[in-house]
Amino acid sequence: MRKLKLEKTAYDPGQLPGLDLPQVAMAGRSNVGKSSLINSLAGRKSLAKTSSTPGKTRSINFYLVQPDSFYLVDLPGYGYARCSRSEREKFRRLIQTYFQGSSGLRAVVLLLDSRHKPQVLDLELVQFARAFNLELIPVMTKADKCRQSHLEHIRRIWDQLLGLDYEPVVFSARTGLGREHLWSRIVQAAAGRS
Ligand SMILES: Nc1nc2c(ncn2[C@@H]2O[C@H](COP(=O)(O)OP(=O)(O)OP(=O)(O)O)[C@@H](O)[C@H]2O)c(=O)[nH]1
Ligand SMILES: [Mg+2]
Repeated sequence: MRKLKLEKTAYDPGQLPGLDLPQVAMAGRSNVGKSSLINSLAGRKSLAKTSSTPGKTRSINFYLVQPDSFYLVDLPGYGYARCSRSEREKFRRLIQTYFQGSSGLRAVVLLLDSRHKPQVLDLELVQFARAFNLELIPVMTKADKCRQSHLEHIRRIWDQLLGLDYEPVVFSARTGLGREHLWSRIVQAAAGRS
């Protein structure tokens, strides 16, 4: 069983740690389920703070995974619309500085809400990650809220947008669906074998 431990937190670019170990980051719109996914992977209810209100995670949080020795990184929501423009810009800069400066960042887990078709912010984030040449692991979250036929429909749309090399993991933090598959994709990416 893998163990996760919160090791470092950065609220602004100056607090970003220089890390020797590889990292895999969770990115996606606010409220898509990034922190819940970390909790699900950890097998713990409230390691990362979650909320039904968007804008919960306001810092970049680094969770050390043992015994593998790499970091899972929880990011603030990307482009959260209801916070002020200056705050949105602040999160964007923080994420951008992290993406730019982290040679150890091996992959970005791109969280997409299974209930919705691709949104402008999702597509922006795909471009953002691609601009930094980052490996993507797409994950369709909250799958427990959708019918199978809907999941397949949304998945086909993402296949077309991302290409078949980036097959999304259908995931639910509530039921544990997709958890083991996602772990193996993350561990492979962290080891540089994706
Ligand atoms: N039904 C269901 N609800 C989920 C799932 N994952 C997350 N949620 C709910 O969605 C809400 C947002 O989850 P968070 O994990 O806080 O989302 P986040 O992406 O970290 O949000 P920010 O930190 O604000 O960017 C919470 O109310 C969660 O309980 C899931 O797989 N199924
Ligand atoms: Mg969060």
